[in-house]
Amino acid sequence: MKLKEKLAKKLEPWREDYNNLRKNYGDVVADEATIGKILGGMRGLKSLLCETSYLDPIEGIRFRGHPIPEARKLLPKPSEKNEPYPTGLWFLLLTGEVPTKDEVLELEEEMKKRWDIPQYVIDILRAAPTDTHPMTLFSMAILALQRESQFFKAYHSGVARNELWEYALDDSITLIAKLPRIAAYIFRMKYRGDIHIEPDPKLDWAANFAHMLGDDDPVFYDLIRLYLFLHIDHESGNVSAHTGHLVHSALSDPFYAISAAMDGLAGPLHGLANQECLNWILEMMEKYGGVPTKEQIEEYAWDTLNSGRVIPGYGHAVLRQTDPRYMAQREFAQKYLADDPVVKTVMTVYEVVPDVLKKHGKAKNPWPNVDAHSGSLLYHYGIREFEFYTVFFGVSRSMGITAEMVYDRIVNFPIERPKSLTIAMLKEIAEGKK
Ligand code: HAX
Repeated sequence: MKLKEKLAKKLEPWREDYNNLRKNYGDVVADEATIGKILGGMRGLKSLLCETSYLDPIEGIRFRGHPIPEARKLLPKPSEKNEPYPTGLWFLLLTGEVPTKDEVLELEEEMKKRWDIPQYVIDILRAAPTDTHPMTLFSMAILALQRESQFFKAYHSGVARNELWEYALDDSITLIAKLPRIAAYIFRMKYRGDIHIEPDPKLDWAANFAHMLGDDDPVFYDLIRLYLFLHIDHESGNVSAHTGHLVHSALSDPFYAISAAMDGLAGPLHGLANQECLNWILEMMEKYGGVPTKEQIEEYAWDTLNSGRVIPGYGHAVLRQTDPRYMAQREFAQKYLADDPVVKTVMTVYEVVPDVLKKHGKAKNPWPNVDAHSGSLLYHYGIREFEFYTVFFGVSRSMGITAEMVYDRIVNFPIERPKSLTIAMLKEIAEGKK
């Protein structure tokens, strides 16, 4: 497979860079762990490595150096008018090189050979109580698949650590191949009368996901391609990526690590934000009986702020501009869904809320983030089970996290083990500085 051949050529230069920095510049200070950072969730502390992506405060996420508009242009697509294959972006994250269409299709063919879900996984999903959250089911299914791990078997049969990356890659391909089928199975078991749709080998990986969810509108195929593209990676400090990296650093295999990462993604402060954004929009529309005017949006935004709540979908811990992931979805919506009332409301909110937040004067970034738009697009296509939205996010984010894991094994990244201090020790340090 071209993907593996390309990676094999990267091993030596990547290892050389990593080892050179570690050995010869290990004492150079990159940042300071102040008491504020230790007690503040390490916000902004430069303490992690991430080769797959970098979040620029102005330009937004760069995938292996490529900002979103550039990556959307460069990566192979089913046809010029379509969105790129998310698996092509995964190839880029893994190797640092923009793949050709043939290389992406070869990877997708390999994934088709691995997309079946073993019966024991289906049995586990079906055994759970019917009100089990879809993210719990998703994480359970991934964990159950751990018995398929080649990485686990390789480690325990004594494969040299320099070769473990091949098994991390193999597990990652197997896992990513299966995730849309697991997600679609959960979706249709819970919300579509337990009637399931088989994958279509003629479709690409992302379009197949859309197909198995139950909608064969080619624009919906593109929406799913776009969604899975935009949520793939956001550096390594966010909860899901960091969890995946941490768990894998103990040489737990990619199934263990991704299951754990999904548990972090399920948190309301991480992957659930998009459903809150959509709720805010729908409640506003209900209050005003349809698409609100700009004046009504302004009034509603101030009511939200004055009651001590935040405006969901606006602001960001790192970004200081409109999130390019928001812009990509806005562009998509303008092209295909401009008449949808919920989408129209989301677009008008963009013309009003940044000024309100600027006047309010608290948020460092008054511009929208990715979550402000994504729910409205899924809602248009009849996916109105909000609790399922995080599963889409999870399918996508698993690609970014596994790409980082393969890198970790190439350079033999060590087990993560920061040192902790007590409050009494921090007090002593603080007093010593007075
Ligand atoms: N509405 C109102 N107030 C806001 C705000 C918003 N959208 N965004 C930030 N603020 C407030 C903060 O609450 C904070 O107030 P206090 O000083 O009273 O605590 C102040 O502005 C400074 O915050 P900040 O430094 O600008 O933002 P943070 O880095 O602390 O937080 C958040 C970033 C994304 C959590 C924040 O902007 C927020 O709560 N936004 C709304 C929820 C949201 O959209 N979440 C999704 C984020 C996207 C993501 O990463 N998803 O995975």
